[in-house]
Amino acid sequence: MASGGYGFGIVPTESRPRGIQRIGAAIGNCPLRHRAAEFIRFLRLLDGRAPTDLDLHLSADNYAAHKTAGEPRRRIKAYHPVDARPLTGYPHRLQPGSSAVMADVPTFAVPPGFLGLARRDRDAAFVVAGVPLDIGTTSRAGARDGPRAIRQASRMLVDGAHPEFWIEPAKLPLADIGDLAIALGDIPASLALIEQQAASLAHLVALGGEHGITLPLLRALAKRLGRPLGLVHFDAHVDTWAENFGQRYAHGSVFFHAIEEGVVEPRRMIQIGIRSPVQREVWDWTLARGVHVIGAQEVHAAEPASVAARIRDAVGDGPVYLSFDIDALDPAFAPGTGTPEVGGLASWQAQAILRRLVGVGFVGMDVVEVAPAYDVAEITALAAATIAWEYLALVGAAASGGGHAPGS
Ligand SMILES: [Mn+2]
Repeated sequence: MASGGYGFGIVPTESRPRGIQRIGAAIGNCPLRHRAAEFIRFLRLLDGRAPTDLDLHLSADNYAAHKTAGEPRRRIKAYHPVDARPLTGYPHRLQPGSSAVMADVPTFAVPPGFLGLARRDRDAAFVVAGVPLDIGTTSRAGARDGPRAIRQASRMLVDGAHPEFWIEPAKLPLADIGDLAIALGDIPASLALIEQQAASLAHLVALGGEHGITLPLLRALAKRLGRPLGLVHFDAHVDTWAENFGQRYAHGSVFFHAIEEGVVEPRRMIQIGIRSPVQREVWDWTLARGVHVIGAQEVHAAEPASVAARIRDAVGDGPVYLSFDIDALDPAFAPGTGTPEVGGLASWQAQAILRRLVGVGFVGMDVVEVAPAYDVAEITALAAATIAWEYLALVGAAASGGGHAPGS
């Protein structure tokens, strides 16, 4: 691949314009190859020092640059290394979609997207996107690494159909568009960016990130639908605190704001798996709004079918959002999270409840709070990937007119 004198793999595609040599001088023999971080660094160098108009083309195996004749101003074009999707503008400045480059992982035989998806277009009927925000966490941070861990774990789920719905989620009209851009270190600006990027996506399955991402996703959906949403909320925590340790928009105040802003209908909202310590006034405020709560102990004492029936009764007809905090599961099943609470749901309980929600009018979902640094043997990431996979099978079954409520 690399031509003589350009040990980093830049190849002029036409002639060998002078600009190439200057870039070569700028970055020397930096080994780029498949390393995304190196590539981002390379773009920074190119941005700062390239003297002429350039087109930069990437493929999985090489990087080629050539001078663009006749361009009136200096410009960089970059293309995604897997599918050649154009990355417009300056990719290292976190334009929407650009951090897909950083989310990609080395791959053997399976493309790096969720469930090995090769589709990357934002126009797909179902869209998976990572949202690597975790600066609103109150205990252990690290959920920014959730999306890549969930994508990696999802590779366990690509070798066949869902054994009850007989849907293969990877064969739905489903794209993985990479990670949404966030504003590093700035919660309100990040929420605004997330809402803006989610606004045009038809049916989003978001991989968090911390729970704070849910508020802008709900805002975008409610605005698009012109009405508030019903909510199925799996969590160990009520997340209806008015603020979190001084932060107005953090991962524990999501549903306080969602209710106050009217993007969620509290009487069509139901929380499952709740068990953390909580101030009595927060608990009372939540119930007084009309929110339904099924504590973890109630789930354990009940059959999944009766829990599902209560969920159906609560959300009724109309559009419903599913927000699944992985800490709804017991730390035995999901240790890799920032604020674990013992006494939680087993993975199978969450599956058994979800599978009985066929026909609920789901319009989007997220699975949040996966923090891989505290995970063991990828079980938390696999649980999160499986929840998203269950959801896709559920809505896929509904969309195809099939599906049934198991055991009913
Ligand atoms: Mn939680």
